[in-house]
Amino acid sequence: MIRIVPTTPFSDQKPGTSGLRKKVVVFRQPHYAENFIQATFDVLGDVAGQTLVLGGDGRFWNREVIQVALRMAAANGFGRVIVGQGGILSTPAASHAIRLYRAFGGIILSASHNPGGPNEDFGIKYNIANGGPAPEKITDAIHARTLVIDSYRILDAADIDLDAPGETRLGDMIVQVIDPVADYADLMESLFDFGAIRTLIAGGFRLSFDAMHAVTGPYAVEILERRLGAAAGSVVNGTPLADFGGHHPDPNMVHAHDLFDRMFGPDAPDFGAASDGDGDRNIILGRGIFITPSDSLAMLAANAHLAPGYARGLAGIARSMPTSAAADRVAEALGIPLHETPTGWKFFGNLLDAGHVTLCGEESAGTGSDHVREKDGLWAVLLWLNILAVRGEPVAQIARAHWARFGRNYYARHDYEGVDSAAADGLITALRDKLPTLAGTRIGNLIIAAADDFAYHDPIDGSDSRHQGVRILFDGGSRIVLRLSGTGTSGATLRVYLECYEPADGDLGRATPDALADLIAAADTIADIRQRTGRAQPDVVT
Ligand code: VG1
Ligand code: CO
Repeated sequence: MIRIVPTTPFSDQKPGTSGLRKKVVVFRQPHYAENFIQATFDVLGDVAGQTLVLGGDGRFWNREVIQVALRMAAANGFGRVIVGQGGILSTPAASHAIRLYRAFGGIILSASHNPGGPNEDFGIKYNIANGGPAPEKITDAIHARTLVIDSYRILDAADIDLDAPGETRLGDMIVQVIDPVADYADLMESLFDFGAIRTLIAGGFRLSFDAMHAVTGPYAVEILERRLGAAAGSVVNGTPLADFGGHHPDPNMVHAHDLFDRMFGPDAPDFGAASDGDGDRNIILGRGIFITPSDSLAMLAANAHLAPGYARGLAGIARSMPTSAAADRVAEALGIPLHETPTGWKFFGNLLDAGHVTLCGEESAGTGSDHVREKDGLWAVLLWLNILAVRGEPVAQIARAHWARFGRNYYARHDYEGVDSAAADGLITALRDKLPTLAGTRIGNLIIAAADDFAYHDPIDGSDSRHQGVRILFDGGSRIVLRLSGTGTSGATLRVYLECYEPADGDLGRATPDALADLIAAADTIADIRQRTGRAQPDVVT
C-alpha cells in the first residue's frame, strides 16, 4: 500500500559541492531523508517505469536509507531499482552502472572523505542519466522544492534482502541486487593493459593500496590482487567498516600517514596509493615521493596515450580552478584545449558529454576521464600502473623527467577547519571588497598582477556560476586562491591554495614549504587569516 505522509520543510537541505551532507543525527530526524528524496523525485518529473541506480559507501545509516529510498522509489512509480549488493556501490561504480544499464539516474549515499558513525557524517547525492552529479540547475530546483514540500510517498512493505543477488518485487517495482564490483572491474580491464601490468607485478614490482576501511576495499582486492596478481596484503585496510575504523577516509598526509610512512620508510614498495570513503579520490606515491594531485593530472595527461583506452590521444583537459596549472602546460604541448571550471565534479559533465575533454582533475585528489562521469580513484591507480609498466621507470624518475620538460608547479593547500562561520564569511567578504584595489600592490617580493572572484560560463549550456573562489595572481605566475568548503558539516572550512611556478631550467628539487614561504606569508597579509580565524596554523596541509 502506498502511503502519502504529511511533512513540513527543513530549512537546511541545500546541496553543497557534492550533494547534501549532514551529521547522522540530522539525517535521523523523522522525515529528514524522506523529504530530500521526495524533493529530488519531484523535480525529476515523470519517472514512471524508469530505472534508478542506488548504492552507497557503506557508512553508518547506509542500509537504513537504502530501504527507505527503495520504498519511496516504488511509491513514486519507478519500474526498477538496481542496487549494489549490501547497499554498496562506490561513486565511480554507481556512475558506470547508471550508464551501463541506461538508468534514468542514481542516488548515491555518501559523505565521501568525511568520517562516518552515529555521531559523524552522512550524505545523499543525485546523479543524472549521463552518470554524473546533477548540475546546479537541478540541485537548485531540489533545494527550492525542499523548502515547500508538504508530503512524501512511501510504500508500506518489509525490508528487502540486500545481501542476495537477484530480483525481488516491491509493489509494482523490481529490485535488482547486483554484484557491485564486477561491471566496474570489467570496465577497468577494457581501458588498461592488464597483461602488461601483470607482467610488471610478476617481475617483482611491489605495491601498497590503502583502502582506509572504506568502499574501495573489495574493488581493489578483486582488481589488484585477483586480476593483476599483486601479493595478498597489497591492499591494506581492505574491509569496509561503517565507521571507517574511527578514522577520516581522506587520503592525504594527515589521514593516510601510515601509507606515507611506508612509502618514505626503509624497504618501501615501488608504488603506493589510497582512496577515500566512496572511492572517487586517489593519491599516488612512489618510493620516497608523493605526487601532488595537480601534478598527477599533468603526468597522466602527458602519458595517457600509453594505455590502450587512450591510445588515440586526448580531446582536451579540464581542471578545477584551484588545481595547479601543471596540466595547462601539457595541454599546450599536446595542442589541445584546457578548460578551467569551478570546484566540484558536476562542472565537468557537460564538457565530457560534448566530447571537449577526455581527462579531468581536481587538486583535492580527484582524477578521472570520459569512461564515467565521476572522479575515479582506482582508475587513476590503474592508469599510473599501466604507464609504469610501459615506461619501466620508477615513479620518481617519471616525475623528475616531467618537471625537466614542463617546469614544476610547487603547490599546497592549507585548510583551516571548524572555523566560526561568521568569521569565515567575514574574511571572504572583506577580501571581495578589496579586490578592485589589489592589482599593483607589493607584498614582500611579490607584486599582485590581478585579483578577482572566479566566475564560470559553461560553454555548453550557457549557465553562469559566480563567487567560485577569490584568485590573487602575482607577477611571474604565482597564485593564491581562497574559498570556503561546500562539503563540511560543522562550522566553516577555509581553504587556501598556494602555487608557484619554477621553469624547467630552475631549481626543481626544492622542499614545497620553502618554495611557497613567501606566498604563505602574503596570504596572511592579504586575507588577515590569523586575526580573523584565531588560528596560527592550518589544521591540514595537503
Ligand atoms: C571538496 C573538494 C572538491 C571535491 C569535493 C567533493 O569540496 O575541494 O574538489 O570535488 O570535495 O569530493 P569543498 O567544497 O569541500 O572544497 V568528494 O570525494 O568529497 O565527493
Ligand atoms: Co569522495
